[in-house]
Amino acid sequence: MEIQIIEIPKIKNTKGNIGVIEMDVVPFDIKRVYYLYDVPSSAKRGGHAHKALLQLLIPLSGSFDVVLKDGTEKITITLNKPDRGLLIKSNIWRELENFSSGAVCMVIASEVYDEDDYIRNYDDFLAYIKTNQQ
Ligand code: T46
Repeated sequence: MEIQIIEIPKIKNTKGNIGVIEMDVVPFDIKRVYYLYDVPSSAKRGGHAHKALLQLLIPLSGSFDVVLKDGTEKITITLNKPDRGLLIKSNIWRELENFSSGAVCMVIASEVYDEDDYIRNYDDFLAYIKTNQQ
């Protein structure tokens, strides 16, 4: 599975940094931005795939793990740098866990919210990618 980390350009200063997302930093047109916060350390988010949605996950604060599955491989990525985002393409199962205290996960998405784009059952996901890879 190909993992795509996107570097967020930053303006460094002794008074702190500015991360700037503009122009071509995100490889899709942005339709929605949302963020996860106040997530208990025991909580697991995600647990689904999307048929079409592309998303860039940026750990604005703290850290968390993202488990990605493509039906063959499983990869765990720790996100803990606000200038490094993880691009998740469509048809990838994702689970988010091990949120640190104060972690904030900002998500930049290619589409508005659409429940019909979700595959929330893992067996359905395996069947879906099998059908769509043929
Ligand atoms: C992903 C991780 C990082 C909305 O009404 N609008 C929205 O934009 C979103 C994201 C959610 N919702 C509703 C739908 C559900 O009733 O909020 C509830 C929980 O949503 P969801 O199951 O999508 O939440 P997470 O945090 O488990 O997953 C989300 C994204 O769906 C997912 O693609 O990568 O955040």
